[in-house]
Amino acid sequence: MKESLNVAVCGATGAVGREMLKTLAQRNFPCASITALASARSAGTKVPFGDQEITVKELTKDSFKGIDVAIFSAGGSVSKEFAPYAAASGCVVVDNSSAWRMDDRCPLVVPEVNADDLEKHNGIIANPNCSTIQMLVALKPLHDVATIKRIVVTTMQAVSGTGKKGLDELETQVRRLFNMQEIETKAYPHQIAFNCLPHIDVFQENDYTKEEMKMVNETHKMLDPNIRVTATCVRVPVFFGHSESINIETEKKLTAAEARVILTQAPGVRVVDNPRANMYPLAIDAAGCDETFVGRIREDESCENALNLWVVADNVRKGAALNAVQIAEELLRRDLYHVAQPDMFLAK
Ligand code: NAP
Ligand code: 3JM
Repeated sequence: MKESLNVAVCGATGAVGREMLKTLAQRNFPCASITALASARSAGTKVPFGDQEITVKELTKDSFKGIDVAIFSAGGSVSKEFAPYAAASGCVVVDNSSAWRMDDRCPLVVPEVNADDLEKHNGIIANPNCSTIQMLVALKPLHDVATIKRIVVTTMQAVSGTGKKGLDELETQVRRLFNMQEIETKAYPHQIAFNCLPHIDVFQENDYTKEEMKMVNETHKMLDPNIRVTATCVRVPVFFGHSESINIETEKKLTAAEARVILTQAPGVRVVDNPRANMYPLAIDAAGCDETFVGRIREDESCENALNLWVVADNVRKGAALNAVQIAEELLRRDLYHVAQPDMFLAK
């Protein structure tokens, strides 16, 4: 069993990559070495890792010799192209993009939900979409007790989900509007400052967006294919933290009080639910935290066995970097740092 690992972070200069380096250092992940990879544009620049600075190298097919685990957050096309070469070098990939999530060969994992799926990995493990991760951390313990039949979810997603360009766009638009200057729209099809856009990722044939269908398909893969899921994903002018309004219908009746007790004991969940004291989960409080916050737990009075919940988490942390690092930790605990068929993803 390995005690320390040679780690690579691909996309190390991005919003998620930087959080990844921060999370690895904060959690004292046993790194024998750490390699920061990004495009040729930022090769030679430095990124912080704990109290050190590491020099960024260009990601190439040969970047993975001697690397045990590579955590990718450089976008789907980079993952599609380079993750197979990493696996072929015997390196285990934890991929943050949507490139491999629905591939049957790749487990899709939230450790609090389906850690056992890691046992059958083939070298590439997918990290789910941020909105799905926080939803399932909150819903898995309720599903175990009462069997969820249907989920209706509306997300309010922070601009950090779009990375550096999303953060820059909100900041620039707010500043320019306050100075009565013209604004540009680059990251989104419309103004995001002081606005809500019911449009995340691209529209599909069925008029849902790809982001909405990620929530449907990923829930089926990780939690239960029998749950009916419908989602509306909205980009809102918040920097960090996705908020979700969730309605669930269950087979067994669950009172709000019972749900509160179950969620209070659930791993990775923090219940904040005292509406009379104006206490409920807020994006500004969840930012920088590891937990998924749940509140506004109440019975849906329009339906027999149904509950409403308000679920908030830091989308860059539990929604991306932290979940990936937890996967890397779980692989170590289970002694799963080996790739049986290294060329599986190269072969057509
Ligand atoms: P970002 O701030 O725009 O950063 C993108 C990173 O990718 C940068 O480090 C960039 O390097 C690197 N990159 C771009 N093209 C590359 C190439 N051809 N070769 C090597 N590196 C390249 O974006 P982000 O917010 O960190 O997100 C990155 C990706 O993570 C997203 O596209 C998405 O797939 C995934 N993500 C997942 C979740 C989740 O919920 N699991 C959440 C957010 C993001 P340079 O500095 O050299 O350009
Ligand atoms: C590409 O908030 C968001 O936009 C979601 C995060 C994200 C993803 C993802 O994780 O699904 C941003 C950009 C992707 C993707 O499809 O890989």
